[in-house]
Order: sequence, then structure tokens, then C-alpha cells
Amino acid sequence: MTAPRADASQEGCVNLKTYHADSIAKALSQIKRELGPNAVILHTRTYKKGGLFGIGARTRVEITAADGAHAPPRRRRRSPSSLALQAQRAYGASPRPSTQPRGVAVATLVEDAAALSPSDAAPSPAQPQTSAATDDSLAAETREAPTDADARILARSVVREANADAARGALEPDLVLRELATVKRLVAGVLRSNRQGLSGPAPADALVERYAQLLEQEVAAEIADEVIAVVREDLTRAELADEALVLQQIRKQLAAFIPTANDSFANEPPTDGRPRTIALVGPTGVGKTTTVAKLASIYKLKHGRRVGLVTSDTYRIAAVDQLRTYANIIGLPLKVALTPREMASSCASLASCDVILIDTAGRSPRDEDRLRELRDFVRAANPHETHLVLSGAASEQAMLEAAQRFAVASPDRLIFTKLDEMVQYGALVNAAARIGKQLSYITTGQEVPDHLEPGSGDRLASLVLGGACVR
Ligand SMILES: Nc1nc2c(ncn2[C@@H]2O[C@H](COP(=O)(O)OP(=O)(O)OP(=O)(O)O)[C@@H](O)[C@H]2O)c(=O)[nH]1
Ligand SMILES: [Mg+2]
Repeated sequence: MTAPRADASQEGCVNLKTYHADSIAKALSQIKRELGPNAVILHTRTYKKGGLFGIGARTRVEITAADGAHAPPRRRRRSPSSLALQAQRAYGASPRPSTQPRGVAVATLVEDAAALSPSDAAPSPAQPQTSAATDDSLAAETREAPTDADARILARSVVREANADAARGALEPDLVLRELATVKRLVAGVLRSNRQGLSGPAPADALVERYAQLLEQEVAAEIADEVIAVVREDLTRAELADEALVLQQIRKQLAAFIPTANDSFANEPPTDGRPRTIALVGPTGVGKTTTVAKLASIYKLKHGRRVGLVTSDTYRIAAVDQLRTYANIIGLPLKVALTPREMASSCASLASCDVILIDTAGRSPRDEDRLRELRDFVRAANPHETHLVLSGAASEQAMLEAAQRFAVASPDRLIFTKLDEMVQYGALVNAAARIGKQLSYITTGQEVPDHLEPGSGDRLASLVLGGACVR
């Protein structure tokens, strides 16, 4: 066992210190001794030290903390408002008022950690929770005892670091699980300590489990917080003890963050008398052509519509052949448009169809010339629906960047593909909430037409909460 080590650093008047220890409990204990019970945790991570070629290396915990006198102020939790508004606030153009890092008061966590492994934590008399924050306007709220939000901040930090370490291969899977278990217990401890005076069993265990699950699935912290807060407020204590009900409510609140089209395979013809014209745009290789084939097949074989296909993808060798193969199998007319003018005439020539599906060439989100060209093709088709196709196998950042760049083509719907290749589904919720376009379809595999479903917030929320991808 190695004694905890602290590296002090002064940033302006803020007393910041980084502690290294064998366990969270030891580090928290030392932080409390040196920085006082109001110290705040700003960052945590785990890493390996020592050993030879990785053999026998010890796992160490690094925690950066500031003394309570300079703790970033806590904000009062927002009163619940419409979830759409909350999503916009979480991700919209106007950022939240404060993006300051926030910390978690140490005292309660030390006691929780001590309860987990008594030998690790130094004995510490119970101390009243007060804040030394000097901002008068916030003084009242910062004098509150540590809240669920504090525990969640620590949980988020540890889960984020553990996920990042795991992604880099720096952590063994069982260590990640142990970290997560510790976090769950810490969060549960704080939730329980805030419920002092209430009799009966702690009702929030199901909520704690689900909160940790949302974080593990990489649901954005703002969304996870909001979901948990709303469910906690909506349900009575007795209802919070009902795991099935908690799960159902969390799914409902999470689903509310995902705008959904609700008009997949719509029956009514468009009011302008033209065939329902549907274009798919998106980055290369995300599954546009396959999805066009799935849609065409379902429209024709399941809904009995007359379907026509147009492709403007003449860049990739064999791209036309790929769609032609599907057109021949399903028995559909296919037009090839080399220019925007040909796109318009191709659509006009399919006027007797009920539905026209347009496949476009995949474009790099960074290729502005090609994106403008794509925009001209789409404009010439004048579609009723333009679906941005994004692969769930891509990172959330890549999805958001693609959404930004493909805005030139004015998409009004969103299709997520390749859900069968995903391990964590939180990025889909985050991206859907932030992009703000209606989710029209999801695809869950390569098979035409089986692996396509209408977009559903409830379905994505179920995946996040452990549902099966392929039905
Ligand atoms: N696992 C999985 N693979 C899929 C899915 N949808 C499409 N694919 C596969 O992804 C690959 C690319 O699909 P395409 O339909 O050619 O993609 P695209 O967007 O048209 O590609 P470009 O035209 O080159 O931009 C193919 O191997 C498809 O079988 C899906 O939902 N899951
Ligand atoms: Mg294609």
C-alpha cells in the first residue's frame, strides 16, 4: 500500500491540489484533512503505475480538488419545463449561463467511502455542511448540504474517465465495472444521506442504478440529470421503490428528448399533386443506398405503392449498378441523373408513381464543393422529405459535424443506421436532441428490407436502457 501523494498548485487565488492514492477513499480522506470538508472535487481519473511491461502494475486514483473557499458556486436546479426546451437549452445555440467546472463537496463522500472500505478512510468527525463561497447572490444555495447533483458530478466524472480509459485500452473491463460499482454506491450514499429523517427503505435505488446506466451508455450529463430529476419529482416515494415503474418513467422522459417524425410510410398523397418525393443525403458509406432499397421494398411490397427510384450517384464505380440490382429484384423503374437538370426531368418522368426515392452520392462533410453540388441536386428534385442519414457507428462528434455540414441540403428528417454495430446508444439520444430533426427511421442490419424500423424515441430510449437491438 502506498501513502496518498498530493501535488499542490496555485492558480490565481484558487488552491488546487492533485492527489494520487491507491483508492478513492484514501484520496478523499487526505483531501478532507488538507483542504477541509468543503473542498470540492474537480476531476478524477485512474491510471496504472509500476510493474514490468504492464505486469504487476498497480491501479492508482488521481483526484484534483480545490479548497471550499474557492469552490465554483452551485446553481439552483431549474424548475421543470418542456423537455423540448430543456433539450434546446442543453444543446442549443445559446449555451447555458455557466460552463464553469463544478465540484462535489468532499465531506459526505469521505463518509460514504469510509463506509465502503473502513480501513481506507481516516476517521473524521461529522461536520456541518457549509460553504465558504463568497458570492452573496448564491450564498443561500451554496450553504445547502451536498445534494444529489453533487454526487452525480462525481459519478459523471468517474464514469467519463473510466469510459475514456476503457476506450484507450488503459483499463481492464473488470476494473471499469468495479469503478462503476463504487460510483453507484457513492451516489446511493449521498441520496440516502439527503433523506435523513425519512423512515422506511431508501426509495431511490432503482433511480441510482438507472442514472449510472445512462452515464455508462454515454447519455449526455445534462440529459441524464434532467431525466432523473423529472422522474424523481413526478413519482412518490412508494412509486420510486417500484423498479418497473421507474424504468418506464425514465424511458418516457428519455424518449421525450428525441424528436420523432411519426409519419413514416404516410398514406396521404402530398397536397401539391406530385408523387411523395423523398431524398436521402449523408456522408459516405452510412447506408443510404441500402436504406433506399429497404424503403422502396417496404413501400411497394407492404404498402402496395407505385415506387420510382432516381440516383445521382455517378461518382463511385458500381454505385448505379448497386441500386439497379435492387430495382431489378423489386421490379422498379430507375433513373440516373447526371446533372441537377436531369434530376428535375427524372422526377418529372416518374409523375405516375406514388413515391419517388432519391439516392445521392455520399459526400465527405468537409468537401464544401461537393456539398454545394449535392444541394443543387436536392433543390432540383424539390423533395417533400430530405432525410439526413447518419451512422450510429460514427462518434457523436462526427454525427454532429456531419449534421452541421449537410445543413446546406436542408434535411428535415434524420435516419440513424447501423445500430446493430453499436455498444452504447447514448450518443444517438444526444445527437438527436441536439440536431433537432425528426427521427424518421432507424436501421439495424444489412438485410433488405427487414432491418429497417420507423423512428421511435421510445425504441432508442429502450436501447439505452438495455433493450435488444435486432428484434
Ligand atoms: N451493420 C449494418 N450495415 C449496414 C446497415 N445499413 C447498411 N449497411 C452496410 O453498409 C455498407 C454501405 O452501405 P451503402 O448503402 O452502400 O452506403 P451508402 O451510404 O450508400 O454509401 P455511398 O454511396 O458510398 O456513400 C454496406 O455494406 C451495407 O450493407 C445497417 O443498418 N447495419
Ligand atoms: Mg450509395
